[in-house]
Amino acid sequence: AQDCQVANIQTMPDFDKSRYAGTWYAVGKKDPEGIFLIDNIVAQFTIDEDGKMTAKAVGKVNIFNNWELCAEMFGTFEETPESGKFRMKYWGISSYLQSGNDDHWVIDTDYDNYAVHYSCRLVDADGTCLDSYSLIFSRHPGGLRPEDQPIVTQKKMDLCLLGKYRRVEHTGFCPNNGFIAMQ
Ligand code: AZE
Repeated sequence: AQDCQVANIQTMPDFDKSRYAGTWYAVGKKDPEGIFLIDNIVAQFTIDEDGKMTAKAVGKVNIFNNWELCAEMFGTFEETPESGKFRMKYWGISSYLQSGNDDHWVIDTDYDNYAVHYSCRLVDADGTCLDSYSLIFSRHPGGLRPEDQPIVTQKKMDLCLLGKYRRVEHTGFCPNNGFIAMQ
């Protein structure tokens, strides 16, 4: 799928949301246009009683002219005919944080170590993506295992985003406080 057509992007076959549940540390990211989570991004996915996936996420953001704070976000996921493709409704616990409706595609995961996420916010007239973001998740805050790196690199290529990612630092800026404990 290297024609960069959003419609041809392959997602995880037979995606299993129960195995996906739990904590994921973002270790790499490609930013969308505008304001986004900067670093210390941790997401916690949960499957509720009726089988629906929800998530909490934290991450450092810069708002109000360089005020750094830890955004605490919630997301609910609507399933689609393709198991790896979701629609995510999201909002912040504080009103000055961002809210919206994004695609949330799981491109690939082994459930135990790595996951590649992708979201295209705006498809161009030629079918390529004009505004996307993508997160590389690891179960390990320190980064990806060496054996997972070539797989993830291949997926970055498939997404036409190779070279557009930055490392996501985990410095403890966003305490795992309430949110990991709550689950
Ligand atoms: C994601 C993991 C699953 C839950 C959520 C996620 C996305 C969160 C944002 C947050 C943006 C916040 C901003 C605040 C000022 C994909 C990380 C909710 C897009 C910009």
